[in-house]
Amino acid sequence: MNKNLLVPFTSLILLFLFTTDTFSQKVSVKDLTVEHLVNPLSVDHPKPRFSWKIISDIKNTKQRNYEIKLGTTATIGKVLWKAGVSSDQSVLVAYDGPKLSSKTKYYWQVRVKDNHGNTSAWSPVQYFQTGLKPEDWQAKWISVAGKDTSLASPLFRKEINLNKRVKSALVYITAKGLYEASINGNRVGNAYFAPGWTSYKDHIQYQVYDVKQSLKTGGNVIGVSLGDGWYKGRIGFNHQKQFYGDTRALLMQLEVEFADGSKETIVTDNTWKTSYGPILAANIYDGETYDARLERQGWNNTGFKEDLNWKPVQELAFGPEKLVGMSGPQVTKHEEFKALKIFKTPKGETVVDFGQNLVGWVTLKAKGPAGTKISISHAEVLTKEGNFYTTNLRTARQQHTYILKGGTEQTFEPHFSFQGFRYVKVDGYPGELRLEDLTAVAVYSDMKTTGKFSTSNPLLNQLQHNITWGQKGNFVDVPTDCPQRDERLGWTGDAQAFALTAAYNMDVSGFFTKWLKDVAADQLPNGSVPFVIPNVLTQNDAGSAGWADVATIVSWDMYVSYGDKGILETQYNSMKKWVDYISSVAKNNLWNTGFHFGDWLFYRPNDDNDGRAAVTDKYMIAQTFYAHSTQLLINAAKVLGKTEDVVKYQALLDQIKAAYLKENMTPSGKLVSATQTAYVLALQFDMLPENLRAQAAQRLVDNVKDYGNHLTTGFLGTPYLCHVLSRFGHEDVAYDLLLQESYPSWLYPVKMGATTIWERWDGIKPDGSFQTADMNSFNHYAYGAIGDWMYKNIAGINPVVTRPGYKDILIAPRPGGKLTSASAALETVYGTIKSSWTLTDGTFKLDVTVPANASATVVLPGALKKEEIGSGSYHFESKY
Ligand code: RAM
Repeated sequence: MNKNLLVPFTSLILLFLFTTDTFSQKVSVKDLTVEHLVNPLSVDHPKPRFSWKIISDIKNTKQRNYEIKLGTTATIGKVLWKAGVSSDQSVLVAYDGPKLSSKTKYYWQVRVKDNHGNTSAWSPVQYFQTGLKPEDWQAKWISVAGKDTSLASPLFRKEINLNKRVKSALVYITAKGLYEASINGNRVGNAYFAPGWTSYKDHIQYQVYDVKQSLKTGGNVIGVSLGDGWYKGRIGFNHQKQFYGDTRALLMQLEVEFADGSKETIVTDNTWKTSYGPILAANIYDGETYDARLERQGWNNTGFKEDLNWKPVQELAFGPEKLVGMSGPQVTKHEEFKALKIFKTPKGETVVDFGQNLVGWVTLKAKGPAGTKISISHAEVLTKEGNFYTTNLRTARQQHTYILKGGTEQTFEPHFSFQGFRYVKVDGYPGELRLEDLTAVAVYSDMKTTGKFSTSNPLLNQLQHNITWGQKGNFVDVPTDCPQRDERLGWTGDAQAFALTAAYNMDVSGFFTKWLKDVAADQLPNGSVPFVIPNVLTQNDAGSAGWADVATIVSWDMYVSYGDKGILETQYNSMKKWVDYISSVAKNNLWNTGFHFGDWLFYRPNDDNDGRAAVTDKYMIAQTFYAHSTQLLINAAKVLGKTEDVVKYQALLDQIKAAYLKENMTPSGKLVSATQTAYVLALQFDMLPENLRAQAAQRLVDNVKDYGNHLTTGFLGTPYLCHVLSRFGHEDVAYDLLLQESYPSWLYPVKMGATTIWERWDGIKPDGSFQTADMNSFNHYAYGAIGDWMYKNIAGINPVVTRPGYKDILIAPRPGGKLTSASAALETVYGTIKSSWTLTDGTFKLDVTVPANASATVVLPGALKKEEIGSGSYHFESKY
């Protein structure tokens, strides 16, 4: 055949195939996941759950039935389990076949039939791998011999010989401390801060990586370096070290299958060798010292002569902690920021501005004589004089030191430390520092961005930007309060305040599933929940209202946002233990004991002669959270069909509310603390009898007006403030607060140039001076909880609790605040929801998209009529 003809002919066939496959199908499936993750490699769940999204251009598409095929070969030749079910369930469908084996790769695919009679093609084959059973671990924990006293990072190496062609290779690896592993010089995976931070005394995660590409027939070298991390390094604000243990250790098992079907397992044991490398010290708060002169050239490759001088390792016994497969996303590198400006401060410091307060690190290029010491320090803000400001970092040094080895240019970045910063100060740089010598890299848990939100108001858009960056910077494996000072802890109050907003912006299902396990693990035997999770404070640091309630609140939030009933099943015991704990310390159904943070960081003017400080009685707050947690427990019990609990806790809830009223409300409906937070919590959690709610809402409005349309709420009142105003018909007041530009307000920091959410309403005061340095983080997401109201009310995208995960959606945008347009999209477990509107000349135009297999109710502003719609795109118009 003529060769020239062949090319067009083949592409024609390809085009034809492509066309039939992609375009003529009326329904198809995409985004297949197992346990919220794409092709996960360490699934511990005995009945993993499958999800998929349905794509169809036809309106009102619903799934009628699904078929799943599962087997152990990539072609699913032999089917181990097949399901064919008449159901519209496409999210978290549980495996229901024969018992799954451990460390086995299972392949699966799905196809669906819709309500229009169309059947999709089988999806591409996806897989998941089951985790290891305890007895599958042949590896031994290894550490340096003797006491692990050096601050330097130990290196571990093992040379292996593979004399056949490798067909597949998986490495199972974890550490006490942090690990960075390589095979033949290639980094294993792209995760940082692995194995992640968990309640290590209870469980340590291991990761699984496919390393086939890095292995070759013949000699291979595995090299691993360990850092202190959360396990051994400095953690908490009390200068505490070695909270979990004093010995860094490595556990690794490499399982290789050869082309001829034979297998080999290589494990950490006493045949490994160890030495120290260039990292002289590394800890999360203080930074890293790296002496390039101590680099062991070729240490993680074959032919490394120095191996002869390396020391033997010691094997350690297994501890009581469980080894669990990783269930959340890994921490990975994300956005890069170019240096915008290099300048000299009035003090003469050389400072670089990256334009965004972020979390991660700076990669630095440098060239100079051996022994040159460069240090790079990190700060979030400059003083009003324009100098580098680090006092708010408290004792966290946030500084790296790099010592050059001479020769060609080198690129440096830390390995076991991250920083919160917008500015860096560079000292000792040889020659002229140029913009291109520095790049900032954001590092955070690898969560998919799910939300987009914008309006006609640029300040609001910047607020949304700041909320998102507050989330990125503080979702580094654990939801932290702040990412820069000597704290960076999993503060429960902050997490519960922000969880719903977080679930709009990004897919946090895996992230919180992982962390909630720690909430349960670190819950005290008496049921109380620590202030921080993982708990690195004392056992007494627990049980604060609005903090400890994380156990019920975040579990419920994840159920509502992702439709994950399993999370309620897993967390139910923890939820119940928490409510029972409160009951055990309550007297006559009143929670009026113990320490509480209260409405943390509420408005409190300096010279408070008029009593303007918005102090809300702490036990009054506690009582409202007692009710809220009990209500959420009842909700969960209903979902799980635990009827006895429903009855029992409903009776308790009635008593809690009665006790609240008796203690806190005057007969005319005034609350004993007449603050915004007091009325907000009372209304949000339905503490008041129906007939007294409107007057309470009016008192709230009066209070807001009395402060000149300013909020006075702290961590506990803020998340619900605008929700309550909207719910009781005071949308205008909610908008007034949202758009307020002077302190205290959400937009005040925006006007002051913030690029993240601040810990305090006035971290930087109008005169440019700072709030008290002891507690003045410029990256603290808690007040970013307003994001939830922005998505729900401005854009109008709401979940419907009875059909969670946005199976049913309420689209109810409420314009206001002179906004002329708003637009949001949310990638849910069913697909993309869109809601965008414009308001011009009294005409409100709304465009809505509903994903397949979901439905929505649309309520136009001011309209009395509701429209029920199925999947597809719709346009609405009304006079407004
Ligand atoms: C601070 C934390 C956190 C808050 C607690 C009460 O130290 O930063 O935000 O939840 O205190």
